[in-house]
Amino acid sequence: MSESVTVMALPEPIDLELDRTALVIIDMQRDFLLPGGFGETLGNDVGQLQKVVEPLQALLAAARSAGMLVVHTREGHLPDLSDCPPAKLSRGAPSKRIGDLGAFGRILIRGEYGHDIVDELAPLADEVVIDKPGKGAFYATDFGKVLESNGITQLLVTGVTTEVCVHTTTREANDRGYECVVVSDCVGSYFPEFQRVGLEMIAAQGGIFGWVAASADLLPAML
Ligand code: TIU
Repeated sequence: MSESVTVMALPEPIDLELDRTALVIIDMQRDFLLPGGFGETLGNDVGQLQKVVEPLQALLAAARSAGMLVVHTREGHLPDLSDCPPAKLSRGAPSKRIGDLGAFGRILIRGEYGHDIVDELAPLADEVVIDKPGKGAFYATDFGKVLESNGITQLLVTGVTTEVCVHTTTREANDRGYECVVVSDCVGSYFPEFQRVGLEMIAAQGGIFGWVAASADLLPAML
C-alpha cells in the first residue's frame, strides 16, 4: 500500500492515497458556464458556476504536478440525437432544446464549440475525457473501466452542477465502492441553496455518499 495523507473533511478526516486517487472534473462545458449557453437558456444564473473556475484551475494544476489521474467529463449527445432519450429532449421549458442551434453551435452536441470544456480547464492531450449522455459519469461510458484499469479507489469530485451531475456521479461511484471527496469550492450550482444542501447531503449521516473537503485543505496534501 502506498503512503497516505490525511485531509480535513466532513464528516471526518479522510486518508487519501494519491496514486489511487483520481481528480474527476465534471462537465465544465461552455454550454453550462458561458453567458448565452444552454444553462442560461434554462433560466439559470451562470455567474454562480463561474466562481468554480479559479479554485478548480489550482486543484487541476496540483493534481497534474502530483501525477494523479485526471478525468474530464462532458455531457452531450451524438449529432443525430440517437443517444438522447425523448424524455430528456422534451423536458422542461427551455427557450432552446438539446440539438437546437445556440450561441455556441448545436446545444450539447459532441464536436460543437459549446459542448467542449472552458479554455481555463482544457484537458491535456494525454488526459481522459469521458463523453456521457446522462447526468452520471458511469452510465453508457467507459468511466468505470478507466478507474479500474488505473487502480483508482478514491475520487476527488469537482465540476458542475452540484446537485445534478456531481451528485449523480458521486452516488453512482459510492455504490460501486469508491470513496468520494466532493471539493466544496470546486463544485457549483446555479442555485445557492442547492449548493449548500447538496454539499450537506454528501456528508450527512456519517458520510452517506462520501466526504466534503475544501481545496485549501487538499492542496497541501497534494504537494
Ligand atoms: N452537468 C450537469 O449538471 N447537467 C445539467 O443539466 N445540470 C443542470 O443543473 N441543469
